[in-house]
Amino acid sequence: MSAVFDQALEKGACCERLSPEEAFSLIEAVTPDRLHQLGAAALANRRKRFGLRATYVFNLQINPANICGSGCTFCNYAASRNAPHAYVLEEAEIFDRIERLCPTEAHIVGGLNTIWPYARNLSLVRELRRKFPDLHIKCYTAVEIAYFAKTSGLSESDVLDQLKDAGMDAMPGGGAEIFSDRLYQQHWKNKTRPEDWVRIHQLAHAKGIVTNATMLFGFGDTWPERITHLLILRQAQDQSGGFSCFIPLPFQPGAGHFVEKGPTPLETLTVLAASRLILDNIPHLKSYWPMTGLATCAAGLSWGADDLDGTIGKERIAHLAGAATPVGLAREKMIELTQMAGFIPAERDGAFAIREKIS
Ligand code: V47
Ligand code: SF4
Repeated sequence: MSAVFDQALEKGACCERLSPEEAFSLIEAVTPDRLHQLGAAALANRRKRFGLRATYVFNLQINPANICGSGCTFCNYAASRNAPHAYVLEEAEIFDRIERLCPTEAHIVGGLNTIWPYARNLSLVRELRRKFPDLHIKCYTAVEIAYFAKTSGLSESDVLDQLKDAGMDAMPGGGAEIFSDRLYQQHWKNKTRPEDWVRIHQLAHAKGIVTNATMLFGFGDTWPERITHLLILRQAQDQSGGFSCFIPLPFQPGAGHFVEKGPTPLETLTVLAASRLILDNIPHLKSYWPMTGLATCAAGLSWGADDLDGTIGKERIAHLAGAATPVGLAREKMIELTQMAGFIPAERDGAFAIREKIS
């Protein structure tokens, strides 16, 4: 084993910053022995930060419409207007779901379309804030912010100001994909470039809007590209400081996709562990059950993750791409999943503050 890898694990286990060389040495974790050493270092790191606590939020994902013509190759969620799985939600349905379920957080993202243009989304946020003053509204990816700006003639800065003023609390981490120009050209060249995604998040941070970050992996990307993505995020966070959570998204191959199988559970756990060790300045790491599967999600808590996202209600992006997980989980199931993995569940709010400790 290389001395650099050894040193990376030693520093990572103590929550110290890895040098770029140490970060890239994590790629050596390919033999069972090294993998388990990496996992142990990530567990030590998360225990230093959070003990054995694992959080979830009572949330609802709301996707107003899935109509989108961006043509990202990996996406099974988007539909053309007349496709059989195209749908459009009306405001009344959205308000009704929130009224019935009273979630702590609403996570709102849709596709790029003219049925739900910027003005309608802005009114939705304003109306949600009026009707549900305590709801944590996490809404619109950087890709949507760029699209709203382009289609409304406003600047991205104005769009963010208006959304914040209307009631937006935070931005989700979608649309980052993986910071690789090679993959950008192949898979999502009609939407936001990696550097623009980072720029829009930093713009949000400067306005006091906290955001999440994601990384899509297992669709033809390489380990050096993954480590590069993590280092770019770490550098951005050093500058603007507004990322609160990182969520690695294992690719769901769906029907007729270009990669037959998504990442194995062990690969997903390895990505979680490497993320925990490299992202010393992003507080939270999410093991996202709709895409990892329930068993891997729970195991992720031992590989660096401290959060399981939430109950979600009705998840569409992973499920339209063939994910075999349930479409939503009850609070009891979140608690059971956490306890079965040997961790202590706690319900949190949208800003990661603990609402209820569960013994
Ligand atoms: O940007 C699309 C990804 C993202 C597939 O911020 C796919 O709390 C896997 O960002 N296989 C949207 N992934 C979801 C997202 C998210 C999810 C949960 C929590 C948060 C948060 C953010 O889903 C897209 C894209 O990278 N995606 N298709 C697929 N076939
Ligand atoms: Fe549209 Fe987003 Fe799907 Fe790309 S990932 S096709 S932008 S909905």
